[in-house]
Amino acid sequence: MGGERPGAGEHTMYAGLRDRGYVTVDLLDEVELQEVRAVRNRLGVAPGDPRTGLFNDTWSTDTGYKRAVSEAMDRVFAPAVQRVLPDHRSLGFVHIVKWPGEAGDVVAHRDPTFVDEDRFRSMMVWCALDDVTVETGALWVVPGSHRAATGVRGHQCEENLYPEVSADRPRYAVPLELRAGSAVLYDHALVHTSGPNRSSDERVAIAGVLVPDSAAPRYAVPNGPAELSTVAIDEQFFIDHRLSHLDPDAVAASCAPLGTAVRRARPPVEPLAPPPPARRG
Ligand SMILES: O=C(O)CCC(=O)C(=O)O
Repeated sequence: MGGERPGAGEHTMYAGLRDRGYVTVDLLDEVELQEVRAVRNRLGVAPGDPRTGLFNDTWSTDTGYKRAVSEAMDRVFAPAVQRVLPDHRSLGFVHIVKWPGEAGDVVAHRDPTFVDEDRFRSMMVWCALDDVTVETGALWVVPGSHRAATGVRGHQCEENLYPEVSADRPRYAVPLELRAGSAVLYDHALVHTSGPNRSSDERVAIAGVLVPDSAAPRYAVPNGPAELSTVAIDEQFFIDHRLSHLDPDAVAASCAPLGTAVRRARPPVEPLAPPPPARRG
């Protein structure tokens, strides 16, 4: 991670990202939190959201809605992210809503690659708009799991999934309960998951892909069982394309090709080390 010489707090943050693959940060002050909540109140539920399970604005049927969210968040959310991570830019911000009920369970996975991970790291910022607990669908992460990932990860590829982790979260992962306005920054190669929202209210987070200023963002679409096609992307990508129904032909028509990559078998994930025995006396 390049950029300015970091202060002491930034050292801790970058060390956490490098070693564990995630950090939690106090992101929004009270005024910013109210402004971000007001955007959702003004724009409402995303068109195409079935109001069950998990819904990410990039899956919306309405490009106007996606653009309005992203433009509003560029004003009220991006400055806070810039404060914490000054040498990165976002590829747009979205709501991720987990509706009450069991359908919101998210299988453990690594996200696709958004940069050349041999040279750069990209990360997700995921900010809670209300207090988030395990009961309401907090994120769980497998500390250090980003270090095992190699190569390019494609869009919705089976090798990104770790169903055994989400089947037994406490064995592999740690929950990240957050206060409203706090956020987790996590490396896109980190294995993460979230459980159902067992409250009666929707759980709303704001999330965005962050890439180093010096990196050229990219995305990889499967081209058969063994190969990925990699293309250049920018902020427009998540607005123009509906990520839940990605059309490879539309991607090929609108994004410059960068080449191909092999689909690699998923590296294993180990259970958490047992806690050291309590000392007597
Ligand atoms: O918001 C959540 O509960 C899960 C989000 C997630 O896993 C993702 O965006 O990759």
